[in-house]
Amino acid sequence: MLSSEVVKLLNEQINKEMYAANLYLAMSSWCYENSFDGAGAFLFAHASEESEHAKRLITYLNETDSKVELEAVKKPEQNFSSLLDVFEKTFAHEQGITKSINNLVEHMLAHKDYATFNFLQWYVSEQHEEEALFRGIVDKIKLMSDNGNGLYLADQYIKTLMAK
Ligand code: OFO
Repeated sequence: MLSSEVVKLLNEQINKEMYAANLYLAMSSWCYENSFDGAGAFLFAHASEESEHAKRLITYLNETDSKVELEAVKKPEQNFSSLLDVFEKTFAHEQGITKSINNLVEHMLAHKDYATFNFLQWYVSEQHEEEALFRGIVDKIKLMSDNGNGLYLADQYIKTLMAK
């Protein structure tokens, strides 16, 4: 049985994952509006991954007979200044999520909740991958933006990352 503190912390993480899903949907729409269809498709697909991250937590709470308490999700930012701005913000967001996951892991260890500690290892690996993914996109946009067709090429490149 999970402690009430762990249930509260995991519910808070669900809210963060749902916020990430909405943020990436908002970013996807901004990309489509600004003719970055590759990035739009990539972020639209990535929003679904974030929903899956939330569902995985919900399933864990259900499996442990714990209360799932869904809260209102705060409104995501909708306006961005450039494709680079979008992806710098995705990267910063993922860094924040990594901190949040690390805090959860530390809590589980400190309180000897080894089952939840083990469950969270999937998120530790996922955050490692996601930070690398978004950092790579930021780097590519910066690299490609230096020539006239660069943003178009960057958009096409981002689309190729969808299956990863
Ligand atoms: Fe992007 O990993 Fe969940 O939040």
